[in-house]
Amino acid sequence: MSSPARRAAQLHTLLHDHSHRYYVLDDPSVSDAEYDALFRELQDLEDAHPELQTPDSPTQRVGAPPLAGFDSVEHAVPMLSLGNAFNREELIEFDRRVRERLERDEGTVQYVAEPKLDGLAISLRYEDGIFVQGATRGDGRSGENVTENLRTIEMIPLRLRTDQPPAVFEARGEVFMSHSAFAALNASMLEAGKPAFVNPRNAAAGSLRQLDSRKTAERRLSINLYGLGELQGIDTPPTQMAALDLLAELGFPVNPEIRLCDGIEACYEFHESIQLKRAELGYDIDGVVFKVDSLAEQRELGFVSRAPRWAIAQKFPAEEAQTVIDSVEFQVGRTGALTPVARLVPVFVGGVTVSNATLHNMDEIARKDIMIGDTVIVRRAGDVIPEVARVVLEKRGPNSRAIELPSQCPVCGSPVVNLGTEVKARCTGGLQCAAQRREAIKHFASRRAMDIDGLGDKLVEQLADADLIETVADLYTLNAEQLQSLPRMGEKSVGNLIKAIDKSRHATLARFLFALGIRDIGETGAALLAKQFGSLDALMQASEEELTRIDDIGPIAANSILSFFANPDNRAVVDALLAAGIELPATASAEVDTVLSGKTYVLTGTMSRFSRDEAKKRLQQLGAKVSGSVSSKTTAVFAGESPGSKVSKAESLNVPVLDENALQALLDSPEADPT
Ligand code: 9MJ
Repeated sequence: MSSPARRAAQLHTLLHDHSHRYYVLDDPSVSDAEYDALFRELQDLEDAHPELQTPDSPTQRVGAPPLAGFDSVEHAVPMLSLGNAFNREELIEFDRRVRERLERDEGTVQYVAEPKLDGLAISLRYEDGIFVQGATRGDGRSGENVTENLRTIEMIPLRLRTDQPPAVFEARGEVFMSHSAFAALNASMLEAGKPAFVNPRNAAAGSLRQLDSRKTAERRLSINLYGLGELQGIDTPPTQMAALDLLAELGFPVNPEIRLCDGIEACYEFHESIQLKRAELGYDIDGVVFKVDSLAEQRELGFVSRAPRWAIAQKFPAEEAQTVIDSVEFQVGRTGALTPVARLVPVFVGGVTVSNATLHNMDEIARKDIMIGDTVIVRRAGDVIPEVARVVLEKRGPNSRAIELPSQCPVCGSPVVNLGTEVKARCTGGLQCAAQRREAIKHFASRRAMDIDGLGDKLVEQLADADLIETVADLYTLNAEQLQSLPRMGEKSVGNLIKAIDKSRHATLARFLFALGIRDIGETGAALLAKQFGSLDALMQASEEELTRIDDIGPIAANSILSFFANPDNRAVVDALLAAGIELPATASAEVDTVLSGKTYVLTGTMSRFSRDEAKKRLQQLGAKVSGSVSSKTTAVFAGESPGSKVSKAESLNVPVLDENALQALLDSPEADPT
């Protein structure tokens, strides 16, 4: 190695070590001046020899030129969300469910208790030890590529602290802003005549989503890591505690408050004690996350939807404040449901000013005996919409008056019905109601539905206010001129939006069905319907009996589907969408339940995306047999991590052994059967 290259390598190591000691261990061994001198030496060396300036150089934290937008990044292993427990009973219930599945006695499950940082979940990817990509959680399956911004965070190692880096290492954690960084940032915002951030979480989110990473570099963001994603060339640790140790060993900051707890009682005690310490931590936490320590047990427990059965977040009790209800309005949702909302004399609760609070429904109003003019306690828990918790009856005056459910929709005037079977009253206007139409469009464009980038709730409101769209079908006839007439829509954003709308013409049938907003049909239901019926036509012709034959589609959902397509307004919108060029690639043949009939698979090892039970169930739903042992009749073996002897048996019988990706591919498109 030439001497400048050798010196640069030495300086990399020295500077990485010093910043690890300073930012991660909080234990610096050199003065700031000494650090600066080494840093400048490296900068000069890189100026003279630009080829020495590698992406993992300590000089690369200053930010890169602005981006036009963030790319989307698919997570190799999905990023999870967490279920919540709001009190001791719900925590005990969580433990009971865990023990029941693991067949364990009370007090015998070990949990890791982690303070729940109130920030943004991110994933950091290292290839051969070098930080190559960082992404936000997004919807869990894909997020935004914020690599350049994350690179500016000094607490993130640009290379792993090991001589033998694994081929792939993904660390997951939370980016947040400390109270001191938040105060400094807001002081400088105000000085510059700009609005201050409402809370550290918003400030962290705003900083991480800067297109100009040089701005991110000016914000003092922090990060703690608490999980692993894709790993290659390194064994998965046996426990969550071991995973945290591994993260720390590789140079990542891990929260120092984390503890191992024997049984759920100890967890509850941890929750109580950290709550007392909360104000002194120097950063916001909104609860505690409890995770089953053993990763083998985690895999056994598996997932429901996107949330793991092996973890729960116990939120801190909500914060409360007293104010007065000025008036009550009824908001009309996408399916016509009327939600009473109290307009309040503004009050500061849990770090933000609240002027609206939900009253949920008429039953809740009656149960809590709420009247207009009442003095009430408003409660706000985390990101949840504030609610009116109770009335301060002693303060009720003669002017308080009852809240009445309108008999006509406040938006479209259609009759309001209150079916005995439902808690919420509904506007019967359907797509005749402007509010329902607007909500339907917002839902249609949203990320999990047609995913029209750039078409957020605000823009939908603007488009509707300007009479440019009435129904979702109108989105596909919008032109550049119309869009440019809207405030803050430049040529570039208009171009991007038109492209995004155009792209959505090729959405999958599952997304399209979800996007239609059929009552009682969520994402999972839509995916099942798409798989089962294969085409929109087939679904529209399905009978109640054919619908209810699908697992998870009960008579209520079946009825919602039938009445959705029986409604002429809905039919007109669907026809207009198809006429506008929406193409729905057939998901699978209508005979999906037999596409894999005659095939026999064996599952072995641990999969990261599904439990063995889930994989088995889904293969069986497609008509395949799933066997516990390999024979010459086996079609293929799907092997996850640490597979057993089944792999060698398969190899000796010349039965193909495939990995989890192949299994995913098969489940996604069984008709293209790669086995
Ligand atoms: C936070 N927010 O501090 C998780 N989290 O684990 C911790 N979040 C999490 N763990 C699985 N400590 C999904 C989310």
